[in-house]
Order: sequence, then C-alpha cells, then structure tokens
Amino acid sequence: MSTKIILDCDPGHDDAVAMLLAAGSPEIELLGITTVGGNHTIDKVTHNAQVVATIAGIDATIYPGATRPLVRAVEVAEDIHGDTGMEIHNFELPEPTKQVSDTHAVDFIIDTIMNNEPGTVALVPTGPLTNIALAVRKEPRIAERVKEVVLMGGGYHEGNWTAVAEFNIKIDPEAAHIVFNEKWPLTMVGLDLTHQALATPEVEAKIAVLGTHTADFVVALFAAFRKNYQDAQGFENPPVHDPCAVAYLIDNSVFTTRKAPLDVELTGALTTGMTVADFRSPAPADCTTQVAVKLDFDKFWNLVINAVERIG
Ligand SMILES: [Ca+2]
Repeated sequence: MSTKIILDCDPGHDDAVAMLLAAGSPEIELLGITTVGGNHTIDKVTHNAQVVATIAGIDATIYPGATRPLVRAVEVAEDIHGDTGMEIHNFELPEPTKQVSDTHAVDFIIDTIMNNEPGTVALVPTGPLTNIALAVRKEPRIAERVKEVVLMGGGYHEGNWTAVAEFNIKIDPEAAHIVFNEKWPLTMVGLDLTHQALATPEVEAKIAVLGTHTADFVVALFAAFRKNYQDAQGFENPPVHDPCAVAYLIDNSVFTTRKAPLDVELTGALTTGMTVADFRSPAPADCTTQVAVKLDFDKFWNLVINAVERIG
C-alpha cells in the first residue's frame, strides 16, 4: 500500500530531486505538488516545478501558493540556487508543457486532507512553511486529519542561513512557529540529517550510468549545486536536503529519529529562526514531534537512484 503525500516545495535543485523521488517511487502516491516562495520568487519556483514535471513526465498537478512569508519580506537563496532558482549548466531545460492549476495551494491542501480518509495524507514541506501555516489556520481540522507532517527545515545543532538558523525556517519563522506548535505528528528533517545526504562523485556516477534524460538532468543539477555549495558554504559535495523527507515516507528505516519537543525562536538578537529541540529526557507523553538524527547513506541514495531509473 502506498502513502499519499502532498509535496509542498520551492524548486530548488534539491526540491527537484524530491519531486523525482516521489514521482518515481511506487510506495508514494503523489496527490499534488504545491509551490511556495522560498529559494526564489513564487513565479520562478513554480516555473521550475513545471520544468521538472515536464522533464520527468510527472502527472501530479501543480498548485501555486504563497507569494511571500507571513510577516517578513521576501528573501531568496540566489547564492545556492542561482538567479533562476534552479541554475543549471550543460543541460537544456525545456519550456514547460505542464500547466498549473487555478486552485491555490492552500485550498488544495485543505480540500485534499478533508476529502480523504483521516490519517491517510502526509504533508511533505520542503520550503518555507507559509502554505502549511495558512492551511492550518484556515482549516484547523486538518491538524487532526493529516497522517503526519515530514518537513525539511531547521536543525538542532546546525544553521546555514545564519549560524543557528536554516533557510526554510529563517525566512518565515512565524509560519514555522505555527506549524511546530500544532498537535500533529511532525518529523523535522533538519540540517543535522541532510548534511549527511551528500551527492558524492560516487553517487553522481551511479546516476550518470543510467544514461537516461532524467539521469542527465540529475547529474547536471548535482554539478551546479556542488559548485554553488563549494563557493557559498565551503562544502566539497552538496547536501541534497529535500529528498530526505520524501525518503522517510518510502522507508522509515532510512533514518533514525529522536522524540523531542520543538519550537522556533522569533525574537532572538542572534538566533531568530533557530529551531530549538528539547532533548531533556524523557520527552513528555504528549510530545508529537521528533527530529531526524542519523541517515543510512546507502539506503537513501539507492531509493533516489531507483526512482530516477524508474522514471527513465
Ligand atoms: Ca526546498
């Protein structure tokens, strides 16, 4: 039996890989792709989602969402994702043939969760949490109907946008605050985990050897991502964050987790956007949140490689 998910993303090189992993895995039923302003403006990330769907022949409908954070100004990640939001070289991106829906992402999220059996639809946010926060404020009942929320964002020891804050959380911390304080089962797949998901030359070679158009696209994504991460953050190989969240819904043994209450700093002079995990044990009995701790590197990349191969 497959797991129904809504992928809420801001492509984004690693969001693109998350889309491919979801679309190419029989364990996942991709009900829809919602977009949110984040790595770049809503127009650019939605366009990029259309491009990825066109390359890989992804059937799921794309629903554009929030254009900006709840409170704060738009802030984009051009040093990591380039001026298109998915900068790539040595691969010609097609003009998208995939259209987008007129339905807003937030309404699609609400309608889908409310119209499916309770406990069957998982939310997988891999961008800022603006759409998810708006959805649960507009229709609070989704909190008890959703299967779970597995989000890429935050970190309990590491930051990337500031010393202690990760990009998705930092640019819309108020949205993250809403999402972390709902009583739904929530897994934070943060930088502590995703910095283990490195696209090494060995991984890239295993994808390149597939020889398909989608494989060529992924290789080009990794090459551009590697260069940007080397220049901006001193990584030898790029951490491919977003598919980690999807991977957990395919096979939850892909990483180990630890239960901990979570919250987000909103007012720190140095720490705004920092996610705070309370590891004092034992976790309270009513704690519904956990953090991802340790990645099974080979298992993770095999899921990605197999999905890319299936897409062809
Ligand atoms: Ca993302």
